[in-house]
Amino acid sequence: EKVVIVGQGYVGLPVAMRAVAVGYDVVGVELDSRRVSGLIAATSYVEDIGDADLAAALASGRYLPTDDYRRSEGFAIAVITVPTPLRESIPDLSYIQSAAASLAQTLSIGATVILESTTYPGTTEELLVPILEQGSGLVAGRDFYVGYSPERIDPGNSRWGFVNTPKVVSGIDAESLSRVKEFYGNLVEQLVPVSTPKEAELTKLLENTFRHVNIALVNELAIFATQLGVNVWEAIDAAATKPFGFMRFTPGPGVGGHCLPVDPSYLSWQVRKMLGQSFRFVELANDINNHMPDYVVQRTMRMLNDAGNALRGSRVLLVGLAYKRDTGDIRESPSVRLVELLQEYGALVQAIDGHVEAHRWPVGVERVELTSETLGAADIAILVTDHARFDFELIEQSSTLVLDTRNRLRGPSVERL
Ligand code: SAJ
Repeated sequence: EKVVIVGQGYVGLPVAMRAVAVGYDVVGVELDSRRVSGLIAATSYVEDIGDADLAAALASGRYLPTDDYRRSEGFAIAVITVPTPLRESIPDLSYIQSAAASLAQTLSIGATVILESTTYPGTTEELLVPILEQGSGLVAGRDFYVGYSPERIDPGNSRWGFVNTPKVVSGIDAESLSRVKEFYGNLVEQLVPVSTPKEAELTKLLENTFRHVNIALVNELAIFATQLGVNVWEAIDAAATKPFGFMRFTPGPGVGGHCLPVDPSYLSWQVRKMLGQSFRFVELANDINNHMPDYVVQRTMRMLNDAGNALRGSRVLLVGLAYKRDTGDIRESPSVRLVELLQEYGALVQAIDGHVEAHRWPVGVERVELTSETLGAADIAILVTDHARFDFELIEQSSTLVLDTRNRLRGPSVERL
């Protein structure tokens, strides 16, 4: 059976690879031609998919990366895994709309279309279905089937991968659900059926909003604990020994990535737009998490001030720029806001991050290496991202002053959030 996966990013590529492995004929539609040539050359750009995995899929003759939707002709199953970003805090579903319109051209009777992209409840039935019906002249439920199944990919997680992470599944009707279950039942170990796509869409948003809100909680707690002279990090680790009913989250310089800063806002946008009310937990969490870079700068100013230096003219060294450890992703990273603020205050900003590619490097920031010279030459260092490759002892010993936003450092010149 032919399966089309629209979008070959960190969500779509693992689905494609797994579908090939279990015997499907897979067409991976990817509009970024650089990515397509990478796939054809078996050069992976997705953390959990190795070049060898790609080579094996290509060698099977059952994997075709392409930017041409016409290759999806006659698909039995199509899975849409395209981005759903925010544009000025408003959900941008244009990628879903264009993927659906393109698939409608090759949609045939008996086919199933599944949406995986994170979006607000109602998108599958109210946006995806009409586009598929109008573009094909077919009737959903009667001629073709539609479902929703959120992704739970956690890049770099060696314990929970695509196959062993339970998969929430749904369909617009009983027959659609059974076809969605049949497909994913061949790919993963455990399915979690829910009654309609709306519940499945909400499940994903709940998972990420829960995470976002709890990070905001420990961030706000960190601000007050420091003023109270209490070590919040110790309290968090001690609380984490409670074997039931507690989940460990840690403070940080802000919440980055393209999921957590985005997904909860799909919910708060929907509640405001469709109900005229405010989803206060989400809006409060956004306020607190977005405030963390400003708080880091305030703490930096105070530390420099205590050492007799103004922020203006001081050399500030950011150790790490990526939004989380061991990735090079700087999208929505708190460091972007940090750099803006520090430069606004007239600081001379340098940074170290071997994971971040040159073309993503922030403007006006001098790129330096992690050496005792660069650490000693800076008036203050800020540990922004705790990449495993960093020599934390060197940072402790060589820094004049250091603000540790990840609780990885010890020593007299160290302050932490
Ligand atoms: N962060 C904290 N404190 C924490 C956890 C995270 O400050 O306790 C920060 C991180 O530094 C980072 C941001 O939040 O800047 C997001 O971190 P993340 O670990 O949530 O990483 P993401 O956004 O790449 O992926 C999350 C993952 N959710 C998890 O349960 C780990 C991933 O599984 C989801 O699939 C993804 O969101 C998504 O698709 O929504």
